[in-house]
Amino acid sequence: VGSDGVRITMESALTARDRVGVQDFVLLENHTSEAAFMENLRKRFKENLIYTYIGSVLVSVNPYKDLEIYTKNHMERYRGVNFYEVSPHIYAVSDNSYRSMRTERKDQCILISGESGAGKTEASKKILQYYAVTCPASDQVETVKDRLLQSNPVLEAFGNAKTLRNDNSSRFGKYMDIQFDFKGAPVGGHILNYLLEKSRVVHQNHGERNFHIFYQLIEGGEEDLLRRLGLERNPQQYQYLVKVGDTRASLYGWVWNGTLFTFGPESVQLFVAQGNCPKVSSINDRSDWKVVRKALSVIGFNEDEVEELLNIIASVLHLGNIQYGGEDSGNAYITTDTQIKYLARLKSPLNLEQAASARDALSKAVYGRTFTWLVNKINVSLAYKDSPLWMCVIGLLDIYGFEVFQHNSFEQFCINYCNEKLQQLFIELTLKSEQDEYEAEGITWEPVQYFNNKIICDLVEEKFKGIISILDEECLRPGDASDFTFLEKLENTVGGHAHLTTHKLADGKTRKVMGREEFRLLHYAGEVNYNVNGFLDKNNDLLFRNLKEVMCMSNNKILTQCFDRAELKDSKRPETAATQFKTSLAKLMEILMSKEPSYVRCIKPNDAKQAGRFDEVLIRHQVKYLGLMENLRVRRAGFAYRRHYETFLQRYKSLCPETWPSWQGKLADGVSTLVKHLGYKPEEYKLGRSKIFIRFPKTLFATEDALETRKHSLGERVTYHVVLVD
Ligand code: AD9
Ligand code: MG
Repeated sequence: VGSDGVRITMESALTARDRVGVQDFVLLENHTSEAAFMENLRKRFKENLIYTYIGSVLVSVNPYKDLEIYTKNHMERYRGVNFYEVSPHIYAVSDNSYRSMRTERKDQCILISGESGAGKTEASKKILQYYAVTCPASDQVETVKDRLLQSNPVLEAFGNAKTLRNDNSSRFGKYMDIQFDFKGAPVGGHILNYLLEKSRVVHQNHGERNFHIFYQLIEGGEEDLLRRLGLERNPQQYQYLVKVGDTRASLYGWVWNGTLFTFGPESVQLFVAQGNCPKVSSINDRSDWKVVRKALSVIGFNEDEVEELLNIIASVLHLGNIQYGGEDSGNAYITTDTQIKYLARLKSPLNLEQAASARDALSKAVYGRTFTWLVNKINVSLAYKDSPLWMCVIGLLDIYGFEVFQHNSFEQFCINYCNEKLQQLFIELTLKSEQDEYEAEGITWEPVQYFNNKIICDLVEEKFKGIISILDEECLRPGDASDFTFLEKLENTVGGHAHLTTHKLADGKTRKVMGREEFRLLHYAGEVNYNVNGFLDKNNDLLFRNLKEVMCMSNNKILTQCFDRAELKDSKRPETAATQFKTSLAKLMEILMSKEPSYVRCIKPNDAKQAGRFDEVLIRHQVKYLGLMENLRVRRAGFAYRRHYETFLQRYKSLCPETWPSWQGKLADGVSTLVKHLGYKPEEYKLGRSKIFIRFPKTLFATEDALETRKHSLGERVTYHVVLVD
């Protein structure tokens, strides 16, 4: 009997398998063949079956279309049902984590990874929706559920943007704890946010956009609101959104034929379009605006707070429109007549370039801090009010995916480093620890080779000789430190590393294909050339003291919370952006390691964001770097379940007269007696030093069924399992 209750014959099951492939790669006959893996993925994708397992890891291929597989009926189908009894789904993973949390009383986390546009954010939303719909409810719980759900559109409005890779690309990392009480009802939540790409506020690559909120406000904001904010309903009016303006590139120069041409900002005014992309076909800013406004009130913002928040957003746009002219003395003055009077206080003698970057630094700081304020505000609204008697959490990790553009900067460096860390965690917890355990338990085992990306993580984060350390050193060094001395130092310190290249070759010649201001990292997911322009500034992330003072004087209540006077008194140099990020990622890894992980590995089917297109080359590349083949090999050769002898015996001892009601001898002997009585075949299990290892899920299911039958006297509930192959 199939999972949907339909009776199927062996013949029809096999025909179905030909058409739709197998739902768990472990069941593939030729499990070491990448071609067979790809074929199975392709077959299923063509049939709109986007989910497939590798054991308990869920592989998901972005369909780029609405498949109608996320209805309430679907949720019901997965609720409380064993992983292998139903077809693979994100709801099965959600339910499995939930049940493990409840039965084992252990914190869980669901780690979603994959490159930009692969479907991580969508997956995390589906999981949250699943809990909101299927978990027990009460009046208070309903409010929390609403708030948990509504935090998404708000954070996406302020933290997501259209990039060339994804129309709704997360530009910040997010880890969300959903807290459950002893009845299994969601009672609270907490969000940790990671490094927002705030440079986007002042500059976007061609074809990309600023954060959604700017367009939503301009497109959707009511007439009188826009009037109060002094905004026009036309994104073209704002330098930070679409208008032609000077870009970073013009300030530093460019590479042509391997040679770096640099220009002083005063001598050349190179005008290049900013993002220039106000309208996106997949996005409706006007209706999104309504969603965000409603979400803000569900979360608990009152009208005044909303207005103050939007005032900040509008101020950033006004700030961006400030233009400078040059005096004979070389100092800049403001040429635009702007509403933002406080900017007139910017009296330091700065040249054009400095003035523009001071303006941009202020915009970035204001936006970045407002975003953090927003997350805190949401956290207050999600906080569990009672002191918990017992509480467990399920953590959801949704970060920005690995990304490569033609021009990659400090932001891509941080994003890709973050992805390295997550991949490292996956390796540690699935490939390495699994094999380590077999070894520790004395299980005979043919080791599976895999690429361990720890070497790249070390290259980035090691003390003293890691890239971040070298960058920090240049940031702190007085004198002639620049992006280029940083690059030089990289060459001298880690130039010979297997995963880093610069244009210099060992024999002193130069590598033509690379720019002189680039370094290349060979990431687990592929090669990326990083342009060092702006690395020092972005890492320093400094803001003129007098601008901070002005912000502290603001009568906008949000801004005064974002800019604290105490900060002005603190003479200590703040930690650099990269070091802060590194520290916060290390903490995140600790949090994740303390929980029971489940994995969702997202795959992007094509670069055109199109439905129905299965790009073999692109997908094979992802299958490779995600380590899915190795994952499968470890899983296939390995054992689906393992239990400590004591736990196993405790649970199933009633099924054998010799172990019931208690076993007096050695635990291992008790387990051995029990499984022999149950009819386990030798190839189905192995006995380690402290645990029993069971190869196939069906073996354990059968034992569970036997237990069920015994518990509920004959015939009350009998479940049949069909595993198509094996
Ligand atoms: V990034 O690293 O934040 O740039 P994500 O988060 O991996 O990236 P996202 O979830 O935003 O990608 O998915 C990109 C787009 O693919 C979405 O906006 C949807 O249009 C589309 N998508 C993703 N998953 C699904 C799905 N399960 N069903 C339908 C989907 N469409
Ligand atoms: Mg995302």
